Amino acid sequence: MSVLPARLAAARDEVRAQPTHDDRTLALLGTALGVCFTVCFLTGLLSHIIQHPPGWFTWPARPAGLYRVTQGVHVATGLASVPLLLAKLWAAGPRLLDEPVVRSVAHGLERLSLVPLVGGSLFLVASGTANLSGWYPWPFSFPPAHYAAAWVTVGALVVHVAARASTTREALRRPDPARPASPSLSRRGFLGAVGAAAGLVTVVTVGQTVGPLRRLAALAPRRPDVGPQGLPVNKTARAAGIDPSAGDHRYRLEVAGRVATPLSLSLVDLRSMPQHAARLPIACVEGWSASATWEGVPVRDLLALAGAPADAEVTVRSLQQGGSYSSSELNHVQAADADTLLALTIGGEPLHRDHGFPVRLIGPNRPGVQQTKWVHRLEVR
Ligand code: HEM
Ligand SMILES: Nc1nc2c(c(=O)[nH]1)N[C@H]1C(S)=C(S)[C@@H](COP(=O)(O)O)O[C@H]1N2
Ligand SMILES: [Mo]
Repeated sequence: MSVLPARLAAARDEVRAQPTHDDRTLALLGTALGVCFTVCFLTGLLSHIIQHPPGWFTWPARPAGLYRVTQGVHVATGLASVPLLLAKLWAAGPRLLDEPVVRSVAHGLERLSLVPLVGGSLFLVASGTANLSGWYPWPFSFPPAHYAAAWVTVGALVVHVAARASTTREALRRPDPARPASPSLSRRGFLGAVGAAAGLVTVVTVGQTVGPLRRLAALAPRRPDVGPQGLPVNKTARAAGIDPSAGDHRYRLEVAGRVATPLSLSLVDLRSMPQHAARLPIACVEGWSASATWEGVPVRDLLALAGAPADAEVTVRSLQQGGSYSSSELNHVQAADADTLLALTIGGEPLHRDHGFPVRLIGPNRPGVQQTKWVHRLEVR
C-alpha cells in the first residue's frame, strides 16, 4: 500500500524507470563525485594543518610551489564537483519517494545520514564559491565553518559509501539493464552533458593558477596578472589601515625574543645588507597564484646577525593592527631557508604599498595568507 497519492506514485515510477535515474547512472556520478570530494577533503585538510600545525607536523619549505598545486587542486576539484553534485541530486532525488520510507533500523539511519551529506555538501560548495568571489554574506568566519562542514560531510559520506558499495559495484560491473522503449534522455547523453559542464567549469577557472590557461579564465574571480606590479591584491594598504607615511625615516625593523643581540634596523640598514633574489609564487588559499621575482634580506641572515639559535622559529608581525593575517609563523625549516625573505623589491622595483611597502615576508611553499605584508617585527622563539 502506498501512502502517496496515486498520481504522484505513478509519476515517481515513471521517472524511476528512466536510465538517467537508475543505479548505473548514480553509480557513475557517485564515483566521480566521491573522487572529487576525497581529493578536495585531503587537500583542504592539508591546508588547515599547514595553517594550524599540530606538534608532530612541520610543513617543508620545498618544493617551493607545492602549496600552489595542492590548493589549486582543492579549488579546482571543489568547483568541478558543483555540476556533479547538482546532477546527482537531480538523478537521485525521486528515490526520496521510494516506499517503504524506512525498511529497517539500518536503512532508517542511512536515510537520516542524507541530511548531513546533502546539507554539508551544498554548504561546502556554496561557502567555498562565495569565498572565492569575495562575497561574505554570513556572520561567521569562513574557514572554521567550512572546516567543520567538511568533517560532517565526509563522515556522512563514509556511511553513504559503505551503505551503497555493493549496489554501486554491481551496477558498474553489470552490462546495461533493460531500458524503457523510449527514454526521454539517454544515460550517455546525460552523463556527457554533466561531464562537459564539469570540464567547462574547470577550463574557465583553472587559469587563475595554471599560466597557459590564463586567457580562458573567463569565470576565475582573479586574473593572476592584474594588479599593481602585475600581481593581484586581496588587502590594500588602505583597507589594512596602514599609515601612508609607513616606510619613512622613522621605520624600524625590530628583531627580538630569543636572540643574543636584539636588532633595530632602518630601511637604509636593510638595503645595505647583502640582498638575495628568489622567484616565488603568492599562492592564495582562494586558489589563485602568481609568481614574481622578489629581492631582499634573507630572514636567516637577520637571525644570524641577532645571534638566534639554529632551531629558531619566528613570529612575523605587520604594522597592520588586528585582522587574521597581521602576523604569521615561520617554522624552523622555513626560517632557515635561503629563499625566505624580507622582500624590499618586486621585479626590481620597490614594493608597491599594496604589496607590503616597505617590507614584506615572502617564503617558499607558504599559503598566501602567511606572506605577511608591511612587516615591522620578528619575534624569535
Ligand atoms: C566549490 C567547492 C569548494 C571551494 C571553492 C572551496 C574553497 C576553499 C577555500 C578558499 C579554502 C581556504 C580557506 C582558508 O584557509 O582561508 C578551503 C579550505 C578547506 N576546504 Fe574547501 N572548498 C570547496 C569544497 C570543499 C569540499 C567539498 C570539502 C570537503 C570535502 C572542503 C574542505 C575544506 C577544508 C577541510 C578546508 C580547510 C579549512 C581550514 O583552513 O580550516 N572544501 N576551501
Ligand atoms: N598584513 C597582511 N598581510 C597579508 C594579508 C593581509 O590581509 N594583511 N593578506 C595575505 C593574503 S590573503 C595574500 S593572498 C597575500 C597577497 O599578497 P599581494 O597582495 O602582494 O598579492 O598577502 C597576504 N599578506
Ligand atoms: Mo590569500
